[in-house]
Formats: sequence, C-alpha cells, structure tokens
Amino acid sequence: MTQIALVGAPVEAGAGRRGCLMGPAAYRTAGLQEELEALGLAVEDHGDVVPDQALDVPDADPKLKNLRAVAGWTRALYRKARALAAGPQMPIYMGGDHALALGTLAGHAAHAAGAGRPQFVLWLDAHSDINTFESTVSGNLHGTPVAFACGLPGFDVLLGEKLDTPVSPGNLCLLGLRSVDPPERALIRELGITAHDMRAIDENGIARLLEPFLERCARANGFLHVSLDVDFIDPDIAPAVGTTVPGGVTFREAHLVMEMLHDSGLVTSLDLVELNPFLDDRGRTARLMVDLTASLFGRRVMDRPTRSY
Ligand SMILES: [Mn+2]
Repeated sequence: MTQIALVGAPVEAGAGRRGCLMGPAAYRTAGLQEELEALGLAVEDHGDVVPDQALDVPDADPKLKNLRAVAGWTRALYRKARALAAGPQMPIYMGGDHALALGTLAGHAAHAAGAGRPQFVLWLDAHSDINTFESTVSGNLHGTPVAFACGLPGFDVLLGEKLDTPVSPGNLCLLGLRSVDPPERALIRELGITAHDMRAIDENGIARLLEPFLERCARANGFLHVSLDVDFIDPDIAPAVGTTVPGGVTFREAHLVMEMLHDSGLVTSLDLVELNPFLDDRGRTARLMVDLTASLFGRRVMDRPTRSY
C-alpha cells in the first residue's frame, strides 16, 4: 500500500503578498487527507514544519526580501525532506509559497545523490523561478528555487553551506511557462533545461511534451520531484494565487498531466505551492488542487460527478 506523508509548510516569506501561510490549513479543510484515503492510501499528517531561526543570516538585505526567514525555512525543510526521502512514505508538501522548494528539492536531491540515482524535477509553473540573488528584480525569493537547485553560485547563505548535490539541469523540465525574465531565459538556454511554454503546449499538446521527459526519467531510474504551482493553471479556474498570469493550462490539461504522472509510477515527492486562500473564491482553488493531487494518485476524473461551486 502506498504511504503518504502530508507536511505543512506555511511559508509566505518568499512571496510578494501575504496569505500563503494559510495554504496548509486550506488543504486540510478541503479534505486532502480524506480524498487520498478514499483511494486506499495510508496517509499520515506530520503537521506543520517549524522554521529554524537562522540567526547567522542578516535579517534585512537591501535587495532580498525576508532573507533570514527564507533561510530558516530552507534549512528546516531540507532536513525534513531528506529524512522523509529515506523512509517509506511519499511526501506531499502543502505550501506555502514556492520558496519552500528551496528546501524540499535540495533535501530530495541530497537523498538521491546518496542513493546513487539521478534526481529529476518537473516544474509546473507559469514562471521559471530561475532567478539568482543577482538577477532578481522583485527580491521575492520564491522566484529562485530552480537556480538554487541547479547549484548556481551565490546561495550558500540559505543552508549556511554550499549545496553539494545539485540537480543536473538536464534532468529538469519546466512546463506551462508564460512569464520568464530575460536573464532567466538566458540561463535556461545556457544550462540546457527543457522548457515548454504555453505556445508549445498549444501547438503540440501537453502529453506529447511530457512523455519524452517521463521516458528519460524512467530510463535513468530517476527519482521524480513534482513542483505544482497554482499559477500553472489558468486563473479563471484557479484564482487563489498572488501571481496570476492569463492563459494558463486548462482543467483537462492539468488533470491529464496528473494522470500521466500516475501512470508513470515515477513520482517520489510533490510540492503544492502558492495557494493563497485569502484570494480564493469559496475554496474553489483549494479543491481543484486537492482534485489534481487525487488524479496524481490514481483517481479518474470521469469516475466522479462534477462538483458545483
Ligand atoms: Mn513558482
């Protein structure tokens, strides 16, 4: 039986607006645990992670917002992810803004390196989140986890040491892009990261783009970390996010990705990020994220009646 660990990561220090702190509570209210149990999974809620103090990090940086708080979260989540990766439960990190992936992804990559297997990452997001401390214009650190995970320089302050087990950029796939800063675009090209924007999805269909990546991961016997940002989905159906960009993936495209991930049997860890319940419409986005997670664990949309809002 598949065992699941639900881990609350109420991080909002990395985002430009407040509210992601309420994300884990919204997932619990929307019945994430119950929906997964209904699929026959054994689910344990580990409660919310408590961030480190990170007193060695400057509290205020002229350019980087909430640097100390983000470092504290990164350290605590790194340890939590590393420990869970070594155990039998598959973790679902209930965010929290995308800065939580600084810790979760680093923790899973460290475990993969120790196990001698490659870490793959599927980044489902409107943004590429590959800004460095140098390139960020907003100073919001939720825009940096891909750069950190790839081992780009300048991030040592987060863990208080160098990240010595970065993810190989060739094992990354960014899907759903429609807002990428010029320095990010240059980095993606330079590092050879697979990146599919909405136009590529329109022209090819999302399944044709995802398939080769999953095949590569399977051939390499890789671990697969999936990071699902609410803004991957079109804001018309997922309004509860502080960084809406029009023209996101549809209900069916999002579910198809989850269903393909389920069929692949490759996923070893999952982030649910950027849900801002303060901006939601009667829990609609939280429920959609729960439904997408259920699809990733084997529920079929067509087996169920449509829920009304
Ligand atoms: Mn993101």
